Amino acid sequence: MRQLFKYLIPFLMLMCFVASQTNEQCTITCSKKIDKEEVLSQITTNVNVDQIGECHLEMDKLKKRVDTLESSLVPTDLIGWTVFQRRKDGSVNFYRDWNDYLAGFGNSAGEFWLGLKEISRLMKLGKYELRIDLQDFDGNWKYAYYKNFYVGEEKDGYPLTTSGYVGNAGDNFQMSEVQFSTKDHDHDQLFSYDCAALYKGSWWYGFLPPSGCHMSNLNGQYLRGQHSSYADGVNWRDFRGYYYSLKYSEMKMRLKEN
Ligand SMILES: [Ca+2]
Repeated sequence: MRQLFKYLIPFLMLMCFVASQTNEQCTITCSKKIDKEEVLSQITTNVNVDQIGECHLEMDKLKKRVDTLESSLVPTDLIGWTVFQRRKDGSVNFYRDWNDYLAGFGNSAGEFWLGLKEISRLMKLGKYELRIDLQDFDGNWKYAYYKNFYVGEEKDGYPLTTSGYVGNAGDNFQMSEVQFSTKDHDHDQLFSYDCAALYKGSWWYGFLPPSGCHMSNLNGQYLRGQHSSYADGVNWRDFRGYYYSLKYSEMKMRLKEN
């Protein structure tokens, strides 16, 4: 929440600056669903442009901060989202076997994996959307949203299907019926080797031509930023690449209204 207010003020000031071109006063509006009460309280506040006095702030600088605001709105406190994966400090070992990934592990207040059994069970309640939030060690946030998110049943290897990407992290999680693999259950689509063992993670490893296994590896090793080994960290290809292990990762799902 502190992060929110750090960027909320310049964002609101930008809104005022735009409005001040035609009006002496502006009414702050914010469509972001961050925290219902706080957003509403801002909406009812009229701000006199003269009192702001800082609307001459360099627009480029302001826009950058607004971009940061946009991408830092991690809706973990929004109603209806079920977080099923989180990395934040490396305190939990994620290089585990099939049974652990079925049952889940860790602490839901910190690092954890909800478990494939539970994810698959939730799928029976309706259709889901997915949001992934990522942060590097420089404080940059990115997100990837998928309009459609589906994980099948155990007998089929918990196949993942996603579609409808929107975001600024890069579309590195779009898959079609790709099974889940762990170091002791090789369900990937490469016959010559075991992706889970090679990249030290447990993930929906597919076939990425010519010989790769993944474009993201969020259950990989927590290597804290740059690493010399290839693609075995908490990687997201289009954010920081295969040689950079991210600081924060959170995956969450929500029932769609239709
Ligand atoms: Ca294989």
